[in-house]
Amino acid sequence: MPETKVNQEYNAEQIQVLEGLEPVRKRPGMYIGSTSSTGLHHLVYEIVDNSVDEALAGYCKNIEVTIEKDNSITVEDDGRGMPVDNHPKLGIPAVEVIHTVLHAGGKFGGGGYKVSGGLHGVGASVVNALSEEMQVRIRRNGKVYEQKYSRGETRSKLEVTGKTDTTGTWTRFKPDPEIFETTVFDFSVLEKSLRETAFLNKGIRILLTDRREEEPKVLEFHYEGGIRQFVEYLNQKKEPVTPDVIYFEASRDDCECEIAMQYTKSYSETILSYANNIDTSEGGTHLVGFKTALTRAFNDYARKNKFLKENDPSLSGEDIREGLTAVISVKLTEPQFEGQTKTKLGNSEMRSFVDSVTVDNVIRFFEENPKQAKVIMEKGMAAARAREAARKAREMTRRKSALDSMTLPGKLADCSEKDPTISEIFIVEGDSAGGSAKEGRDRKRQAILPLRGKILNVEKAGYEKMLNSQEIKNMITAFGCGIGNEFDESKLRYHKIIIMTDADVDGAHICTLMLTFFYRFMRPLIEKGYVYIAQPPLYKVDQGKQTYYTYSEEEQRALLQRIGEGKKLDIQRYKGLGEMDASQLWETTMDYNTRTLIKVTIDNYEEADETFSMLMGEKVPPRRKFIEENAKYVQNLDI
Ligand code: 28F
Repeated sequence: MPETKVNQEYNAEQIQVLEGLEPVRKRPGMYIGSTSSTGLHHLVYEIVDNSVDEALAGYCKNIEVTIEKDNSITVEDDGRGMPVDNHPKLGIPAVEVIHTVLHAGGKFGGGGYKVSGGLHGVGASVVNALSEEMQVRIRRNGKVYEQKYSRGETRSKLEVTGKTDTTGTWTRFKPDPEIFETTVFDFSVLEKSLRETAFLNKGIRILLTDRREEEPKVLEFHYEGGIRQFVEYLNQKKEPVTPDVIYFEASRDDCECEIAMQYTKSYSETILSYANNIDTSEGGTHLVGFKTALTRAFNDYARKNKFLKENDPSLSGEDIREGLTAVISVKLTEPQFEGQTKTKLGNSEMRSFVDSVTVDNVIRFFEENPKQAKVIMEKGMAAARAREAARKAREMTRRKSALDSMTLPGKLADCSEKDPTISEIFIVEGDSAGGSAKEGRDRKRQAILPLRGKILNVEKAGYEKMLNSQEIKNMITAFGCGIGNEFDESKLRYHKIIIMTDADVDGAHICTLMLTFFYRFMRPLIEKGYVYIAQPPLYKVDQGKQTYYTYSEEEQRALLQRIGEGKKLDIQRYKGLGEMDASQLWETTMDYNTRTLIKVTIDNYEEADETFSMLMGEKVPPRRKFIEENAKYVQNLDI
C-alpha cells in the first residue's frame, strides 16, 4: 500500500491555526483599538454582537449581560447554540475553531451571517486571546457542552456536562490584566452601548446586570419601535416641533437602510449613523447621502409649495438641519471602514442608495403631512434669516470699526470731540426738531441723529427684521459698539445717549420703542447708565420782558400762583419740539447748565423684562389690562 503522500500545502486556515492567536496578544490595538478602558469594553461588544447576529438570523430573542463580582463578564443568549460538530478540515469542534482561530466564526462560508458588528466581527477568538480565563457553555441537541480557554489556548476538551431541553450559548471571560490598563468595567459605558444595540435591532431584549455591589443593578433594553424609539429617546429633553417621528426603510441587493428623524425647537443638530450596528462616529458615505438628499428634498418642496420664491436663495444644509434629530442605520455585507478610528463608512454605493431612499421618502412625508411640512419649512427659513441677520450684524460692526467714521449715517450731525466720555448724541424725533437741534447745539460735544417717525417694534419684529430697519441701523453705526453678543462697550462713541421726543403720546411711544431696542439688543447701554431722556418744557410763560419755562403741570400751577397777579401773562403749551426755535431748544433742553435729563436705569430685571414684553409684545390682553389699571395715573394724555 503506497505511503499516502503527506499533503505539504497548508491552506490559509491551517496556517492561521498554526500561527494561533499570538499576533493578537502582541498587537491587541490592531484588533480592539486600544488596551485602555475603551478596548476593554470592546471585548463585551464582540461577544454580544455574536448573540445579536444570532438574533438577526431570527433564532435569539434574549441576551443577558452580567458584570460579575470579580469583574468577569458573562453573556448568554437563547439562540441555537454554537455548532459543536467537528470542523471538516481541522478535526476539532466548530466551537473550538470559533474560539481559537483568528477571524473565525461568523464568516465561515457566509451562510446567512452578516458581518457581525463590533470591530469588524473578529469575534470570540480575540476575546479568548486577551482573557486570562474564558469558558463557553452550549445548549444544543438536548445536551450541555462546555469548554475552557485561556490567553488564546484551549484548556479543556469539549465535554458534555448535562442535559437540557433548551438551546443557546453562554460565555464567561475575565480580561487579562497583563494586557489591559484597567480590567474594571464601567456600567454606564455598557448601558449606553447596549441601549443603542437594542434601539438598532428592534425587538431584541437585552438585560444588563451588575453584581459587584450587594444589591445587583439591573437594566432592560427592549424597543419594538427600534430607531423610531431611539429618536424619541434622544428628544426626550427637547421639544419636538412635529408630533410624528419620520421613519422609512428600504433594502436592495445586499444593502439595507433604515432612517428615523424628528425636528425639535433646539438649535443644534443630532445625527447618529451606524453601519452593521457599528457607531460610525466619523460619518461616511451613508451620512453624506442622507444630508445631501435632505437638503435637496427640502428645497424642492419649499420651492414647489411657494415657501421659497423664485429668486430666493436655497436654504443651506445647516439651516435645514437646525433642530434635527436623526438616526441612520445601514447594513451591508462587505463594509469598508476608514478614518482615524475606523468608524467612517467608505462604501460609495451607500451614498447613492441612502440618497435615493431619503429623497423619495422625505418628499412623500411632506406631501402626505402638509401641516407638519409647513412647520418644518418655517423652521428652516427662520434659521436662514437668523443666520443672515447675525452675518449682517457682524458685518456691520466689522465695517464700522474697520472704516471708522467713514460709514456713519448721512443723517448724523456728528460732534468734533473724539473723547466719548464727554461726547453726547441726541436721538431727535422728527426732521424739524432735528434741524433746530443741529442749529442750536454745542457742535464740539453734541451730535444729533434725527429719527423719522416711529422706529420698528423689535419686541415683535425680531432680530432679522430689526436689522433691515434703516433707523435702527443708523443708531447702531452711530453708537459704534455693535449689538447683541457683538456688543463692545469700549467702542461706544458717546457716553450720553439722549432720547429727545415730543412731550406727547407719540413721543412717549417712540421713546418706549427706543428703550425696547436698547433693552433687548444693547442692554449694557442702560445697565452702565449711558441712556438718558431729555425733558423739553411743557409751557412757556411770558410776562412783559420775563420768560419762564415749566416742565410739569404742578410746576406750571406753582408758577402761575407765584406770578399770576399783575401784568398780563402770555402762556404757550408746547405740543412738540418743532414749536421751539433753535435757541429755545438749546436753552430749555440741551444747555448743560439749565437742562433736565432723566437717566434710564433697570432697577428690577424681571419687572423690566415683563414690562417690555407686555407693553411691546404680541399679546394684547396683558397690555390692555396694564393700561386699564394705570390710565388713572396719566396726566397729560392728549387725544
Ligand atoms: C454569548 C455569545 O456567540 N452565540 C452564537 C451561534 C449560533 C450559530 C453559530 C453562533 C455558522 C457557520 C460559523 C447555530 N446553528 N453568544 C454567541 N450563536 N454561531 S455564535 O454558527 C457559527 C457560524 O459557522 C449557529 C446553526 N447555524 C449557526
